[in-house]
Amino acid sequence: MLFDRVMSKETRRSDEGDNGTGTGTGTGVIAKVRPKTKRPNLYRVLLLNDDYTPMEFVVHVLERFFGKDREAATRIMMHVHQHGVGECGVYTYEVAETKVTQVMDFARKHQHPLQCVMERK
Ligand code: TYC
Repeated sequence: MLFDRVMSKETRRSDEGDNGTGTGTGTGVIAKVRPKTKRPNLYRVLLLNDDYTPMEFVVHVLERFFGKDREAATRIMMHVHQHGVGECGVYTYEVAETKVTQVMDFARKHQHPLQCVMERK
C-alpha cells in the first residue's frame, strides 16, 4: 500500500493523516505494520540406496552437486548405504528440482541406478 511506504517501514501513526505536513496532533496510536515477507516452502533432496552404484560415485555426486567436502560426502553416502535413504540438502522448490534432475541425468549418463528424490519439509 502506498500509505505504508510513505510512512516508516516499521510503524505508522493511525490519526496523523497529514501525510508529513506537520499538522497532525501527534497523539496517534502506533501500530506495527505487518512485514510482507513470506517464508518459502522448503524441500529436502534425498539419495536412495541401491546395491550397484559405486560408493565413490555417490561421494562424487555429493561433492559435485551438493557442495559437500570429502568428509561430509562420505558420511552422507555411508548413512544412505546403511539406512536406505539420506538427506543431501534443503532447498526451495526450483533449486531442489534442479539438483534432482542433475543427479538423475548424471547417474543415467554413467549407467548407475542411483535414485534422487525431493520431499516437502
Ligand atoms: N550400496 C552401494 C554399494 O554398496 C553404495 C550406495 C550408497 C549406493 C549410497 C547408493 O545412494 C547410495 N555400492
